[in-house]
Amino acid sequence: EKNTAAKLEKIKGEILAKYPTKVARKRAKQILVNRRDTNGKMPEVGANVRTVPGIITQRGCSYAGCKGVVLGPTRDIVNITHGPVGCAYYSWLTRRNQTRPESDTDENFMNYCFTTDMQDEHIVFGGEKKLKQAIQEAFDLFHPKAISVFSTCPVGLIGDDVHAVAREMKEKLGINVFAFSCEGYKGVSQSAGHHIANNGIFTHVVGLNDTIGKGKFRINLLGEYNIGGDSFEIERILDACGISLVSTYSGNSSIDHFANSHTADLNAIMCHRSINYMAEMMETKFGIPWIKVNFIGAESTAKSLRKIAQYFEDEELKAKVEEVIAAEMPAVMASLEKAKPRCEGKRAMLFVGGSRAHHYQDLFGELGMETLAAGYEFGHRDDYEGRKVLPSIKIDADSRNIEELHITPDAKRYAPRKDEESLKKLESEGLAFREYEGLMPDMKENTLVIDDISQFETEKLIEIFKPDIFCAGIKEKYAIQKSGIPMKQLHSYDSGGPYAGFKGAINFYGEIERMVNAKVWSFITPPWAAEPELSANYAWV
Ligand code: CFN
Ligand code: HCA
Repeated sequence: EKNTAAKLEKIKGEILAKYPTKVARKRAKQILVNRRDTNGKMPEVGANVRTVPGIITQRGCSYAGCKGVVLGPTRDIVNITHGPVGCAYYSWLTRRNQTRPESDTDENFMNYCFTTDMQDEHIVFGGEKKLKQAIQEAFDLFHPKAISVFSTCPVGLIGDDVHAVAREMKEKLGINVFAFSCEGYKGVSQSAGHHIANNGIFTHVVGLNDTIGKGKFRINLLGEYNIGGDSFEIERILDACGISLVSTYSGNSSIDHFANSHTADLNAIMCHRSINYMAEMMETKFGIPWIKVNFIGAESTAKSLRKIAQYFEDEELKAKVEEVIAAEMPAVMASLEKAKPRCEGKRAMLFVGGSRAHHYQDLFGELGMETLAAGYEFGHRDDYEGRKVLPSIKIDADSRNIEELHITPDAKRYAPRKDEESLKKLESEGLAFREYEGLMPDMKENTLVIDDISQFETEKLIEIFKPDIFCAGIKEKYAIQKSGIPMKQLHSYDSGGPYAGFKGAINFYGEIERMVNAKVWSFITPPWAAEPELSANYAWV
């Protein structure tokens, strides 16, 4: 049965009816039927807003976004959590990002968990002394190139000056030491932590080194975190194309690569949500333009490679990229031929972070599967609705405008144009914007888009639609499985991956084909069906 707008609006009404009036009014802006109005306008989504206390959200905190997400996958920085041991412990290797040192002498600290383990005493008398000791101890034991400090909630509350401690220890030890004020309570989700991380690395690391990396086509890959080995597959493909990776942000990354990343010709952004700030700062300071790419899905991978080749305007590179795509596609198609007939027409729901709920729709699309409902935990309006950005303009060699544009003298060939006037002018000249897609315009009409979905809403969607697969994170996983629905984690990939690139697509097709055809879930009787007193406790039954 097809979902009509009227049917979906009715379901939305049913969900909202369970909430108190004020909460319902707020959630109404975050639960949308994806449909343009008669003027072709998309609905406006209420995103990046505070979760109503009492609602079970799946969001994380600012510290998670800074320490766990952006800095977590860097192998040779000693990351010290300044705070209670729990914050350190629960952000220790839970994200399944992998690492591959480049040589035997390369350090890898990712397997360790460093923390000041704050106690009552430090809350009362201050934790700066303990932090200094911890930095010293880490230095004495490991002699790292850099140490960074991440503040958890109590640090902000008691007012420890982590930046002053970092400066003092940097001076004393002669290595790079820098701190992040990423207290968990800042902002409304982990998204605030991404921003803090971007600012910190840009300020303390980018541009400090320009000695490594050669190659004709030099790019940074931003917003790719090597979950389940995704970066390894992307690195393999870029390498085959003759595209040199200066730095990733931050899957399988190292501090030297960050320090060198301003020498790249182009920033290719995968997860725009977590790292767009870095791209924009690099564009402004170093004149490095950025484009959006997506290596999730075989077709998307091919498209992204072509986009990169297009940027360099080099015939040889374009030919090489086509050669690589042609060499990779037969295996992809063979695997798709097997999986697609068993997946076609099945229905998925995707509720993940700030970019995957969008990117993974491409992979499901390749399998002929439809995404019935999707949303981010903490995406912003531009992630949902898409955004037009002005393209960088070429600066001619003897341009006198460089200073005016706030570009440093080592700026390469481009400068960003952001002001309204140039925007209008370019538009009137019919020059293309650097436009990027959003989750909503890319989804079919008459689907549901839900921001910061709650546990109650998740269970309700499952009850009403009985999707063939539900994709989310660990917090949702077991309730979904108990409801008899196959559940795939798109954060950690459970124990699977890589899913990026060509080989990743093949892995994903096989995994989803297996999952949506497994009968095992339909044999489950949820505990609340057998024990009515349990079901009485569930508001939705
Ligand atoms: S790896 Fe990324 S892709 S960085 Fe971000 S928005 Fe999280 S940790 Mo979980 S899986 Fe997720 Fe995205 Fe970007 Fe990961 S969809 S929620 S903060 N995310
Ligand atoms: C985070 C990390 C997380 C959590 C995943 C999950 C990740 O939000 O702090 O809920 O399963 O990808 O590891 O998003």
